[in-house]
Amino acid sequence: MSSQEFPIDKQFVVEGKLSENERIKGDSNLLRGTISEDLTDDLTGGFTSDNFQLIRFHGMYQQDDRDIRAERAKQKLEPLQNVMLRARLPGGIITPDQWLAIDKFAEDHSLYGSIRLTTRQTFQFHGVLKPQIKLMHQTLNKVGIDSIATAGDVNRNVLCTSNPVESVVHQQAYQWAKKISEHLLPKTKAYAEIWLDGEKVETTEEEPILGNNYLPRKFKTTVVIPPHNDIDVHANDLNFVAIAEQGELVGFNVLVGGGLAMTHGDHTTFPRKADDFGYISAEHALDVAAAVVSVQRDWGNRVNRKNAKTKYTLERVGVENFKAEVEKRAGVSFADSRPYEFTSRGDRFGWVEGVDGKYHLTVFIENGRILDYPGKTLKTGCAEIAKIHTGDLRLTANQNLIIAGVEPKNKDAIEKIARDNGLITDGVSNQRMDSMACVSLPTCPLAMAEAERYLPSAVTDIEELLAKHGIAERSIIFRVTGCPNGCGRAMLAEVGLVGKGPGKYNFHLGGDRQGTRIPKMYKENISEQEILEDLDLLIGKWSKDGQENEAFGDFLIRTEVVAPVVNSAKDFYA
Ligand code: SRM
Ligand code: SF4
Repeated sequence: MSSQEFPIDKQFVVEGKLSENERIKGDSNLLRGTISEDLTDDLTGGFTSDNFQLIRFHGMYQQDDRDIRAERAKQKLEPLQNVMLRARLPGGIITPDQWLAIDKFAEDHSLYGSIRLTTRQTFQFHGVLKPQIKLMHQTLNKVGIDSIATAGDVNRNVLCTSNPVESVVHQQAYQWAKKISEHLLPKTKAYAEIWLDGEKVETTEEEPILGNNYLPRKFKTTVVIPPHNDIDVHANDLNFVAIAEQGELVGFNVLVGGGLAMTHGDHTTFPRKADDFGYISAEHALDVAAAVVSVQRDWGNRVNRKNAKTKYTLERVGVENFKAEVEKRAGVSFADSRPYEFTSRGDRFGWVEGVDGKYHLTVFIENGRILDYPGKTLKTGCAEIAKIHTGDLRLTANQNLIIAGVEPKNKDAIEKIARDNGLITDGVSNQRMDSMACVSLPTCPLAMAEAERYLPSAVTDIEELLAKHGIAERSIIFRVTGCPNGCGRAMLAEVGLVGKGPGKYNFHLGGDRQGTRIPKMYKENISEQEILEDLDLLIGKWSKDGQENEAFGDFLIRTEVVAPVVNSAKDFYA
């Protein structure tokens, strides 16, 4: 689906000086840059010039620990440069052997020793120093994992609802997630050459779908199985909503143009829900995926990266024009959408039995950070389970873990290991299970306020408020994100905090529990204490005046505490 095949309609292209990232991609020799040379430069722990950006396309970010930055500067040392790696794991499925390999690498070769489950169903290593980077890729490669295109201006890790119970539809949806991921991967051999010592190839490669300058911005895709919206479709550029008939997946409704990020003070940026383009039968999924990507490739804004994502392209060119071009390029017409409904988002903790008679155990991992804590040896527990488990492990988009496909004969042994290592959720409140935060400090260079490290105590405070008002068993979808990029998906929460500065957040209210409504800003730049005081008042009212089973976000909309965000381009800031 190259641009020669489909001449670019100039009226939909933003004219002007291209962003610096466009030059970097264009000059990169299909993502090679001079990364290999940098790897042998031991004068710095980091990557220089363009390579700083290019390693992202290989799934890594250069970082340093912000907690120790000032101390090192005092000692006239450069920041402790290291990389964070994000793996490619479509649908979040990993085998026990793969788990053991990543567990060992994190233990032996990363500064923090943790495995961090992300909001997009994969894992990250934080704190890998330059001399260990090749070893890291080669270790992963040996067990069949790579990190190609998990960052950068490409299609990222493809998500798929973590539904272990209805195994037939899940297997089919998962196979589509894998196929879409592979179909949209960069074709360049740069990853193999640089990290796996692959054979050097002549650079006659072409990127038929992504284009040799890749996409204008990051691009995110999901396959979701209603009624569960665990992967949060509205955070994504492209979503395939699985439609099943008699227990078989037959096609998809296609939703395009979701995204949650914004920039403080810049009202041309806003979170946006995806639009429903209509229904296609399953055999057209790859063509439609490639067509949506290629329209965004050709029409997306390459001048201003702040307005470059698909959501802004749709706003600028119009949904109908975008959709018509996708139909033309894919050679299909969207039919009317098939009916479906989202009713839930959270993970279902504890044991469930699948239709195939196997068992599945979902364990709660606060913040997705797998590490051994005093009295809660999560990392040891997961590794011990992986040693005897014969099914697979599934990473959820809520940063939790499912031990899936447990043979009945192994159930008791796995239960015992999980219990002995603090992986069983008895005693964890509904509120804690419905809360989530992004990584933020100390590793994220863009963090403005704490998120992961603030979440546990913030949840305790909310638990106390719920108990004070006599509704301890209820919960609020509560999400904290350390800056407006929104990695913790606070812009789809009932209560969303967006970092503004140390200890200060923008306070958003009024999302719903299904992830279909964006919460509106209630107060700007307020302290943790002020947020709790407001929540005390609002939870008090909810406990008294809320209708039967009325969710907190719905209550706030009904009682006009905040107005609903209907069309975010128009009313998010109104
Ligand atoms: Fe994110 C950048 C972490 C999900 C929107 N995100 C970052 C970086 C890499 C910071 C950077 O650019 O240097 C963060 C690294 C922190 C660290 O130390 O690990 C980071 N994002 C994460 C993760 C790990 C959060 C988590 O706690 O799990 C998630 C990894 C996902 C993955 O496995 O691929 C993560 N990021 C998200 C999501 C949620 C989602 O996709 O469901 C979003 C909002 C949805 C969206 O894209 O609209 C998100 N991250 C961003 C953005 C804003 C993009 C934009 O449209 O402007 C950035 C900054 C950027 O791209 O310039 C960003
Ligand atoms: Fe970092 Fe901001 Fe993303 Fe949090 S939301 S991980 S602070 S970029």
